[in-house]
Order: sequence, then C-alpha cells, then structure tokens
Amino acid sequence: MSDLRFAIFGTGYWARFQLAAWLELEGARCVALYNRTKSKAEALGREFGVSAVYDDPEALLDNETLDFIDIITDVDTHSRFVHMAAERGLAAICQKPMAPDLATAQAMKRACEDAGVPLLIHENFRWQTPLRSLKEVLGQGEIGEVFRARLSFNSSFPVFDNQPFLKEIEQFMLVDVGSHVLDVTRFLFGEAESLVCQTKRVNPEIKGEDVATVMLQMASGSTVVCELSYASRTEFERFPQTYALIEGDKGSIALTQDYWIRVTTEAGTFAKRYPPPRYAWADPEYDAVQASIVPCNEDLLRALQGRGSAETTASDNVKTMELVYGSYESAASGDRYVIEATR
Ligand code: 89V
Repeated sequence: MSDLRFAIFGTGYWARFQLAAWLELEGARCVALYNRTKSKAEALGREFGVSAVYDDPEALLDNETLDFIDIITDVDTHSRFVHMAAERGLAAICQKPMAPDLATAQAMKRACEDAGVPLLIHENFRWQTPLRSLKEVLGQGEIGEVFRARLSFNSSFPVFDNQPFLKEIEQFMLVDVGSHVLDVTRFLFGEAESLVCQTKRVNPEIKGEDVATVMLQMASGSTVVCELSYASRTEFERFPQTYALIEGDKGSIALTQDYWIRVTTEAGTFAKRYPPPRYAWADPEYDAVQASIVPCNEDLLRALQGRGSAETTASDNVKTMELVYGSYESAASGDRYVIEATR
C-alpha cells in the first residue's frame, strides 16, 4: 500500500508534536503545510523537510494531491476547514475540541456524511498508556459492579505559557480539557443519561473558567464525577496526568501519581505501574499526553487506509461534545442536563 499523502492545517504549538508522531508510523506522509502566518509554517517545514507551504488553504487544496487533511487550527476554524475538505471529497482529521458548540459539531458530521468522506477526530487522551491499562484492568471484572467513579485532572500547571490564546477564550476548562476527560468517561464507562455541572474562575487573569466539576448519571446506573482544574496546588504537581478512583461492589481501582494502578479487593491490594513510552521529540512536561498522539494517529490511519473503523469518528465525538456543551448549559441554568438520546 502506498503512503497516504496529507497536509497539515495550522502550525501552532501542537502541530510539531503531531507531525513528529506521524513520523513514528509508516503509511502516511505530510506533503504540505498551511498556516495563516506563513513564516510559522515555513519554520515547521524547514524543521521537518516539508517544502510546500501555504497561507491560502484553497490554493493548497488546488495545488496538492492529497488523501486527507489534518486540521490542527483553533476550534473556531474547524468547521470551515472540514466543510472545505467535504466539498472536495477529501477525508479530514480534526483536532479536539471538534467544534465551538454542539450544533456546529453535528453540522460538520452531516456535511462529511453527505459528501461520503470520513471525518475523524483527533482525541488522544483515551490513548494514554495508563488510561488504556485502566480500561483493561476494569474489564477483568475483579471489582464487580461499578457504582461510582471519579476522574481528576487537577493541577497548577502554567498552561498559558505555551498556549497564550487559552487565556482569552470565554469557555476554557470544559472545552480544552473537559473534551478529553469527558471522552475518557465515555471510553471507560459508556454513555451518560444526564449530568449536572458547576464551574468557577479562580485565576483572575483569564476570561474563561479554570475549574469545573461535572457529575454524570451513566446509563449503566453508576455515577461518575469529573474534576477539572488548573487552579489546584497539590503536594505533587499532577499535570498532565488524569487520576481515577473506580469503586465497585467487590473492590476499587485507583490510578494515581506516577502511573500506578492499585486494585483493592478482599484479597488485598495489587499495584503495578503503567508508564507511557518516552519519545525524544516530546516535551517532557507533557510526556503522557504527547506519547498518546502516536497510537491515536495509528488508529485514525488504519481507518483512512480502509482497515477498520476508528474509535473517535465524528459520530462518536459528537456524543463527547454534547457532554461538554451540556455541562455549560447545566452550569448556567443550575439544572440537570438530560442527554438528547435519552429524552
Ligand atoms: O491536550 C490538550 O488539549 C492540552 C492539555 C490538556 C494537555 O493541556 O491543552
């Protein structure tokens, strides 16, 4: 099978890691870059040997022969680029968060379905080694029927140093991190029926919320609480790890500091460490998260090659988007948000 040819749209902070992760795989080749500030695309192109660089996305699509585009731009531009791809019958990968609201996400999904082209969402958190391992351990059934779980992404990491635009967005924590953690919730525990959410802004220098707590009623009957915060100073800095505590009628599973998973049952506690792989190109402060881009890309590529379906298709991710934007609705109204499919 010959390599699939793709272009990257958007050469900001994450594009470098996305491109490096593509180079870990066989079967896909980046042949062009687009960025609205061309000098940024040129700099990335020089670093990775991609010479076709554009500041006009239509010109790139006119000139290059492509199998798909990989959209790594700000969320507000996702819909425009996805529609551009659909109009040209081109498959697209779109970075999380898929869209700035649920209706836009649904329209993006429909446009690609109508055009008969795949739309896949780059949702990498569920591909982190400790979270994949957690799912496997949970599947072994030792803790019995799950009645409650807590997923925590709490830190005081200065995320704005690398991504200053995050300070300016009106909806921050649930969109940027909640889209990941609520996706992990679905990955581990299935679909939700309803949720309630509260948000706060602790850091006075940002526009959006930096703390959010979502409590979900799952279709399985269990309760899942997602705690998200960049305002939490804890004994050990946790960024970018997601911690978990899953309680069942026969025991519990904890995913804690430094990637340890502890399973406690009547028989005692069994602990094992599941660290992510280390890549030389990854920013050491983001290790767990950036390493997960490789298996995420691998899953998306397999689908684009026609070798099965991806986990995080647009149809799948629209369900995560409903949890994100349903959380904002609940936080604003103070009411429980009921998931559309269960109304
Ligand atoms: O993956 C992301 O969206 C990042 C992170 C949560 C790692 O900070 O913003």
